[in-house]
Amino acid sequence: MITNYIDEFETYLNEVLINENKECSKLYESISYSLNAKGKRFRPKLIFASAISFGINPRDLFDVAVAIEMIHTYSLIHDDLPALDDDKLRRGVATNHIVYGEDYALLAGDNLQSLAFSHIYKCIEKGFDIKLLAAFATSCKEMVEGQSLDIDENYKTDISKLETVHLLKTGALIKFCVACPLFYTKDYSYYDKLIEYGENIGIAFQIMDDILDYKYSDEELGKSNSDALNDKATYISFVGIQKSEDLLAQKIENARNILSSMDIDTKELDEICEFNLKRIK
Ligand code: GRG
Repeated sequence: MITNYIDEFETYLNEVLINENKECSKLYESISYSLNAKGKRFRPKLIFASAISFGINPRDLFDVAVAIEMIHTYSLIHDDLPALDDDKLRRGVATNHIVYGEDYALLAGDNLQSLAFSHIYKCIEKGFDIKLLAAFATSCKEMVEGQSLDIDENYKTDISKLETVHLLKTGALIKFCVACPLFYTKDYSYYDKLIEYGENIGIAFQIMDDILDYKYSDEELGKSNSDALNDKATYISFVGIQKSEDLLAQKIENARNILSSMDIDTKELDEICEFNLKRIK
């Protein structure tokens, strides 16, 4: 069960900054503030679910999970800045720049990227395939590409373009999480299927994010939703709530069909599908 590993992972994550330069205490305080705030840890959970499906102990992937959570946290810190979404609430607390200022929020995000790559290096040192580094860098790059298309309002003219944005912005890290255990086993037989599953889960995650933003208040979700304020295109603004819910169900069905076609125990990955249909945060 992945839940058995999450508390242990939280402790591990809590300790990753303890040996960093004590002279830069404000920088590391601001990083720790966002990194250790109450996120869902959806991406680490995906990594652990995929690891279990391939008979790998999730602990062997803790450094990959730290790296991905660092990249994800940097993206949230930077996305909340006034130059982008200008949001004030994230993970149930004030956004990084509100507490530490825009200067430190920028630096916190920048440094989280470098720290993330040092955790990927640790994995390679422990024997992971070096291809892990290329796949990780690609997913970080694609996330930013997605963000650039997302702020280009002329790009999102129909739902297929919106899907392209989210396959990059939200889907890139999620795909990486599902596939990364293969860089440990170095057996890539199921790589394409995992990527396809990851694409469907990534889009489903984003559709659910839009549905939750539509249905619940900022206080209930613990984060600001500036999409309507910023006139951002979402699944709801394109096709309405009912069709968005249908599309979500379709993506989850696609993901489950991919799991059924694999000759491994995909129970944990199936629970990720269930989580995506039922989550309320
Ligand atoms: C590099 C500035 C920059 C941005 C990259 C990923 C991203 C683009 C921006 C973050 C904001 C955002 C709404 C992204 C879409 C993906 C998404 C739904 C993020 C929220 O992830 P959760 O719900 O957050 O897993 P927690 O706080 O639970 O970890």
